[in-house]
Amino acid sequence: MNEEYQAQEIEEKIQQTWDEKATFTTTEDSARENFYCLAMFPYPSGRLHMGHVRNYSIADVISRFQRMQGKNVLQPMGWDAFGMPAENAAMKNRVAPAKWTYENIDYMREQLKRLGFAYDWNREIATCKPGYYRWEQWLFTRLFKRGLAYRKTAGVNWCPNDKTVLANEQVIEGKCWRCDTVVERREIAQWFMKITDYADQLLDDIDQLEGWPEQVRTMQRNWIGRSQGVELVFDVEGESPLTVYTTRADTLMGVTYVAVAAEHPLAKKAAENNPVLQAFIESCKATSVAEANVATMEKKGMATGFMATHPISGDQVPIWVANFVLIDYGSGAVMSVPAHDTRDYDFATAYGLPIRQVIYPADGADISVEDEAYVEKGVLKNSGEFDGLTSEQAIDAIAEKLSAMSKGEKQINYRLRDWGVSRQRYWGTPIPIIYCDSCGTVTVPDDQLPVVLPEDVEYGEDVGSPIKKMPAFYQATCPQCGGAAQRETDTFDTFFESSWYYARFACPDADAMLDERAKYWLPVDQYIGGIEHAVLHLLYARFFHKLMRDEGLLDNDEPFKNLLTQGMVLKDGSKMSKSKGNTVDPQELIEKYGADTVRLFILFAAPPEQSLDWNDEGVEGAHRFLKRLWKMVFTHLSEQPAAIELGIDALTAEQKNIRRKLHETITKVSDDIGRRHTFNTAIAAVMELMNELARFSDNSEQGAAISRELIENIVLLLSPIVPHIAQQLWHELGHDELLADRAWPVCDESALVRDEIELVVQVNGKLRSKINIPAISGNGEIEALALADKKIAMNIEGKTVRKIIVVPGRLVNIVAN
Ligand code: L3U
Ligand code: ZN
Repeated sequence: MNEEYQAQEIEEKIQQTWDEKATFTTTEDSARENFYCLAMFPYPSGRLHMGHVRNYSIADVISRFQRMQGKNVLQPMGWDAFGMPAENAAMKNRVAPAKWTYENIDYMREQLKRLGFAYDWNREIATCKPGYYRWEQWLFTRLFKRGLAYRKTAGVNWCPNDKTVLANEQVIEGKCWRCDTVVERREIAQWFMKITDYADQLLDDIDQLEGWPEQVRTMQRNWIGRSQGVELVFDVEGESPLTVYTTRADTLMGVTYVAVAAEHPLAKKAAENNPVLQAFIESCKATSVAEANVATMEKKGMATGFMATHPISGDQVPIWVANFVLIDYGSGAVMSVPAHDTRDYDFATAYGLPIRQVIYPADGADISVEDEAYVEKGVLKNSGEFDGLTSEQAIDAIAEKLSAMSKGEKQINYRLRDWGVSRQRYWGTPIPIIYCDSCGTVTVPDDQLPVVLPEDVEYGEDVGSPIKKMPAFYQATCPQCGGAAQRETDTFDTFFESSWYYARFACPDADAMLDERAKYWLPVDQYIGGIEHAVLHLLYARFFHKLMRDEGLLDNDEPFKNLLTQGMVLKDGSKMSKSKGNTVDPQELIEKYGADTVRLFILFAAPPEQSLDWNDEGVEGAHRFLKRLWKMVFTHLSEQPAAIELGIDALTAEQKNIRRKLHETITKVSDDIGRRHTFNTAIAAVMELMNELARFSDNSEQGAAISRELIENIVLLLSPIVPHIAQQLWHELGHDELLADRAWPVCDESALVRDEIELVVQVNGKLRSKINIPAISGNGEIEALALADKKIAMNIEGKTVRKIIVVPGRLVNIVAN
């Protein structure tokens, strides 16, 4: 055995062995329990980020641990290869997005291999390959026929920098999620996925996701936003009635105006002879439609001159145009109750509209709506026949009354909108649709799939999509009439690709979207990724799973059984990012210390859900620890080259003690890795055990045998975390097998048993009781056990203990009076 720990050499050699033996190649095996462990696959953006290393190290420990439990473990890796960054780089460097992407993939693949992750590389997927995206094109054509994919002209979130449409989910506080540019609104014909048809299932099935963090479940529930309310109408003389939806029908008698969106037909009509209103409407359209903006935007409005008739009181209330009412949400009209809604209150105060209080606190407290809206529920006043009812009673009573008058009905509403999937960009999956003047919108037939995206394109500074200017791409023959037709040139949102990749990994070469192997592997047992995907990706993937299930491709309801959301990687307290210039390049660290040090540091520095503060000393410390581990084995082997049989029948108390510590540590580490996923405490426990071993200077034969038992188990317990050094040490300890194929150590229960001895307990010199205590107990422990004994406790009740004398191995005498 080499005296020095040489990480680079060892890691290279061990990785080669894994490669040659195809150690992590996985096949379906119904005889064994399977375990599918998946980390969110990366965008091939150039080089690995520390955040990737963290994500993938966590997944690798779980995978290797589960494998050592005897399970058939699948851990695949691939590339979320389409998307804007490739196009941005293409514009900047004049290189085709495909070339840029494939080069990045090649570089990053090497980095992942260098880190020693136990991937089945035979299942590698790049989503920009036609063999992958053809199947989502296929699914899309099926869904189109079932009405689950449709096209409509809609106001959209438009990022003027990226020159593309963004989904609501991609607008964060009014800005593009990717480039932070303020988002605008545009009217564009778009493709939509009817995710709203699955709103109930997506909501109800959240209850099944017991292995998900509660925070993510709540975020998904809120995003879907199911509410029970009342839909009702306000008549408008000479015009179509206005439909509004409210969850607070109890406040109906407090309505003092109605507000409509700038795009509402009534607003347009009112503006016909009103240039000031016309200008106002135009200005509203220019601002963003993003729902996320509404909370923070400045609320503006103008009267239309139209009046609405209150459905119950018959009062006439003015109709206003307001910039915060969105045409795509509900009917584009809302009833306004300034006394009981903060936004309506602000608006009414700004424009001098009346405020009418109809809800009062149930406890009779004196509140005023002079300074702010009263938004709680309570008891009704100023509400005619509904006076005295509680809010809950009033909602029912008012709904019934409206229903009897044919002016309203109870209704369930969702905040969730259909998913707009068209992107006007080039580097994405072509939408498999052909537009024919005679036949209309026609799907590309199966035998003409995939619609291949040309990869060999000229890329200039112009941000336009090259395929929109490429007749060879967009000119098509109508599959129905054979006439000349035009191909759709928009591409899918890249979340389309990431919505089903987890399933394709089960059968990456299937000659169908999925085959039987997907049923064998799914659901994913453990999914690991960033919290930034809590609603976007995780909701779309759940939706796709149900779509594929309904196509008969899968036989369960949910894609991810357990979810772990790992924390950020910070440097000096802020997020590590290129733009902040505070990144630490994993590559440099790997080259300096080796992969095991990087893995150990990143797993030791914090529990996985918490953010991890980078510090260089920590990396040094991790490296020193591995050197110490190496030296420990080296020293042991130089003193004790051959293994000695352990005879557990004749051990000394000290020998039993350290064995107990070992087996307690096995239990703790197994639980920390397997259940709690606290790898940091698992590592700390092994470190403690190593310290015990360093203090254990027993040169007897059995002492050496016990040292060997500890050392071997330390290597095993660390092996999922630092697999290369562990494998090498295992070899030095005389074992030929691969640790990946070795069983995880199990606790020897007999080692946990403490020998007991009987002690006589006296009170003031008289025998009062006998107790059984662990043989190695200290005096303090013995005194406590003696006092806790029932007979003794009764005997000394009311007395003060003056003194306790312990005669080791024989008796305890308590002096009390
Ligand atoms: N391709 C998508 C993606 O986020 C994932 C699809 C499934 C939608 C984590 C960090 C990230 C994610 C702190 C980083 C994984 C960078 C892949 C990445 N990560 N930090 N791709 O390449 O945690 O949360 O951006 O789980 O700085 O690595 O990230 S990715
Ligand atoms: Zn046609």
